[in-house]
Amino acid sequence: MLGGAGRLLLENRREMDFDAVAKHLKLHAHLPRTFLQYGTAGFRGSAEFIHHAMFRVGLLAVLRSKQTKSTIGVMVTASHNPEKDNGAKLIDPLGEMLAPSWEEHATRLANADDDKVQNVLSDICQKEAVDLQHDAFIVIGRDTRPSSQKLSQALIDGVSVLGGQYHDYGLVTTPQLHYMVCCRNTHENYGIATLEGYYQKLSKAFLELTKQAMNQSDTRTSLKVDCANGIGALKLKEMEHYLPRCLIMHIVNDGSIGKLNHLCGADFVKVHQKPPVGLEIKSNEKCCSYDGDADRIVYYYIDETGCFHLLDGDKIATLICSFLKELLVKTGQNLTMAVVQTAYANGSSTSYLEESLKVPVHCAKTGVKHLHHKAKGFDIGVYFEANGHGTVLFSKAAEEQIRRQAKEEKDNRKREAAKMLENTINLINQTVGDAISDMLLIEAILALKNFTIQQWDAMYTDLPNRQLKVQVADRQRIETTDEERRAVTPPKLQDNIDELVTRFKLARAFVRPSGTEDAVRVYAESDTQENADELAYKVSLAVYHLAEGVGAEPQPIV
Ligand code: NG1
Ligand code: ZN
Repeated sequence: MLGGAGRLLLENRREMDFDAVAKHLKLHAHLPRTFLQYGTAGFRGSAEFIHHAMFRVGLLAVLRSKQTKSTIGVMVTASHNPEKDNGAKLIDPLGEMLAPSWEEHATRLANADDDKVQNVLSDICQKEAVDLQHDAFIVIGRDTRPSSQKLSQALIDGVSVLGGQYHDYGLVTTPQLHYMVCCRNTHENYGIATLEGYYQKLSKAFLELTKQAMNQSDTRTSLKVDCANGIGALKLKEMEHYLPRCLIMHIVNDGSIGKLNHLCGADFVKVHQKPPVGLEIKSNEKCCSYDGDADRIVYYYIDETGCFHLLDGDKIATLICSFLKELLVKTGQNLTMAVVQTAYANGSSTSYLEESLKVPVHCAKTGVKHLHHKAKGFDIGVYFEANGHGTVLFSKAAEEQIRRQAKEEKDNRKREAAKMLENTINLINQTVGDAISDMLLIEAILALKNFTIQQWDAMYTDLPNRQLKVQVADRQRIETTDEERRAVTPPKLQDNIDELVTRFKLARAFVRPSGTEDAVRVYAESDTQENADELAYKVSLAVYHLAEGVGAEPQPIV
């Protein structure tokens, strides 16, 4: 008599058409050029060399869908990376990032030789108790890269060869696809699983939330939006018709002439601390930039003296937090709220949140999946990476409590505040950071508080900081602890950093191996830009000497 696992194995052998898989593998042959790692952002690489991986992601998505008995999403994008790159991200049932054990399966499957793929598939089925007799449904989306259509075709081939059903949403932003997955797996409780459903849900929440502020006929707010020449432009243009006229948006870098992510977009603006090309910026004008797949956003302006001011993920988290806190006080609800940041959060933002807003702050490792996971531990968890990727999570219980109060509360003031919280929940894409949804929430808060971008910026002053990269022989030799804030290896490195930090005022520094680039990242902040630069330089020298730096020695920043 066969046990449960043995029987499943036998049935799975019958279900999986190995011949068909083998035939299609030949069409999507593995070019054994580089090792592909399913990392923080899924698979990323030069579009020419990831064709085979796309086909295999299709296979894997079917297994994941059968195992979870849910719809799974696959987004074809390489986010803020150059146009020639591409990649894929799998989306789990509630719109969240793929579970860590499946990240390992994805890596094994993508790198397996063609003749080993069947073994890897069988192995995954066995380890994860996948019953191949279950149906599979995959939703697919892609960004505007020239390679995306062909790669999504390879993906569809992978889905089909294992008998999976699919719906191809075509061109969508990454967060829109996360939204679709969540809608489909919650019987559309979360929203209607169409683009129209997404636009209607967000715009209705925005209108309701801002009713009070936007009704005054003189309230107009204007915003320049740099869409990185990516998918965000297409989708924001579609959404514009649903939004009130008093929100005046000037969409630039819409892809009609410029190249994706080239000298523009959220990553460019954050890293270079300057406005993107293609955006004419007058003093005190409110501007924002999306990244290539519209899951990140940063705001900025230039003051009268020509000085550039960036309002990054930390400033966004602080603004949202202060707004939520005020509303919570008005409702009288006793809900726990916390902010989750990474080590890259500016020290001033952490102090402001803890000391002025009295909101607890937690630190997570870099990568939104870590922040998302931690934020789930609170009634309301606000999380943002400094680079502008983030959202707010409401626990099921908190959401129900707020919705109930919005309906049943007798006290007018409290009920109105609860209604505003309810609309805030509806406006937020809780599945993942969403540039469009975050932008609308920020615009709503600014309108309600009657805040200019300068007033928002003045909530606290960022400590000057500097990020650098160092090339080393093997970046994995740098091991870290305490949410990446301290280096454990190589020996002496942390002692060195600690000693350097004591030489500067208000200083902090840390190093960590990048998860997306072959480099060690160095971060330093201090009381002046010169000091932050000098500390970053000295720390990068320590990394270079203690962790087998390659290439030229780091040079002082001038
Ligand atoms: P790495 O390369 O691991 O630092 C970068 C960003 C992350 C995250 C990922 C995914 C910084 C310092 N790091 O990770 O925040 O966005 O890319 O895209 O911005
Ligand atoms: Zn992105």
